[in-house]
Amino acid sequence: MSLKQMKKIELHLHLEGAAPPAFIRGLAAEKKIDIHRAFDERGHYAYRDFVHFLQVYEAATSVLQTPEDYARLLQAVLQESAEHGVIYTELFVSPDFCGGSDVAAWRDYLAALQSTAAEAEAKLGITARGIVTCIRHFGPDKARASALCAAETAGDFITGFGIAGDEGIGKPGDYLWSFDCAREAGLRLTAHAGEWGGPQSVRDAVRDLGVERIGHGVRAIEDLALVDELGERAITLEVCPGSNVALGLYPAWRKHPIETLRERGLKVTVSTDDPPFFHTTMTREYEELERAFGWDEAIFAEIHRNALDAAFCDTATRDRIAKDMELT
Ligand code: MCF
Ligand code: ZN
Repeated sequence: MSLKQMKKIELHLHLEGAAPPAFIRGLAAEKKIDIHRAFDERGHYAYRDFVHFLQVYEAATSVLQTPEDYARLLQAVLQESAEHGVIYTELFVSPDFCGGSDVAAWRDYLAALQSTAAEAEAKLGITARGIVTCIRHFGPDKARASALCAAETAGDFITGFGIAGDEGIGKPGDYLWSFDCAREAGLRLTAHAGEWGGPQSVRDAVRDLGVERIGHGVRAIEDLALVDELGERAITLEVCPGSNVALGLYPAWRKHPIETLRERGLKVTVSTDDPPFFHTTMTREYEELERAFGWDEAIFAEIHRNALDAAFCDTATRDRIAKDMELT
C-alpha cells in the first residue's frame, strides 16, 4: 500500500492555514481586496519568519468574511485531506475570525461548517471535529469571548478548546479563565506550546491549564525531567515536523526530535499544521518520516493508535475509526 493511500488521522490542522493560496487569491479578487503582499512571485504564501507567518496568515484570513466563504473553504480542505488518506481530522477554528467572537454570528458560521462537514462525511468518508481556538497574541479578553462561544456551542462537532498564536506573548496561566470555562462546558483541552516557547512553556500549559494534549511540544526534548512528566501524565503531542522544519525550528528532518520523543515513550502523533504554508501534505509528512527515521507500517500504526486514543470524539466514533483502520 502506498503512503498516500494509507488511512490516517490528523489532530492538528488550522482551518484558514489549510487554505490553498489560489483559493484565497480567488476570494480576494472577487471581493477586490489587495493582499498581493501575502504571496511570492510563484503564488505561494510568502513569509520571512514565525511572526511574519502569523501576519500573512491573518492577511489571507481577511478575505474570508461570511459563513459561505468558510463553507467553501472547509469543503476544499476536507477534499484535499481525504485525497491524502485522512479519514478523521480535527480542525482549529476561531470565533475571532468567524464573526468577531459574537455568539450569534459564531452560530451562523458554525452551522455552515457543520453542514459542510456532514456532506463531506457522506461523500468523502472523512469525519471532522472542531476545536475552538483562542489566539494568544490577541490577549486574554478576546480569549474569554472565544471560550464563551465554545462553551455555548460545545457538542457533536465542537469537541475541544485550545490556544495558538505567538507564544512569545504572555503565559498560559493568563488564559486560565478561558480554559476553565471550556472545561466546565465539557470540552477537551489542548494548547500550542514548546514550539517557540521552550520546555517551560510546555510545563506551564500542562500544570496551569490542565490540557491533555500539547500542540507541537517538541521542545520538551530539551528537558528530560519534563519528558518523564509528560509520559507520567499520558500527554499526547500533536507533532507537525514539516511545519517545524519550514519555520526554521530545526534545520532538517533528521534533526527533528520526533523519533527521540517516541523512543522515550511519549505518545506522538503527526499532523500538517498549515499545509500550503509549509509545502506539505499528510503524505509528504509520512514520506519524510520514512526517509529520515525509517518509519514503517508498524510505527505508523502506533502513531495512529496514539492519535485515536487522544482524539476529541465520542466512543462510538472512536470505535468506528478503529475498525476502519484495523487498529486493535
Ligand atoms: O502551529 C502554527 C505555528 N504556531 C502557532 N500558531 C499557529 C500555527 N498556525 C496557525 N497558528 C495560529 C495563528 O495565530 O492559529 C491561528 C492563527 O491566527 C488560527 S486558529 C484557527
Ligand atoms: Zn498549529
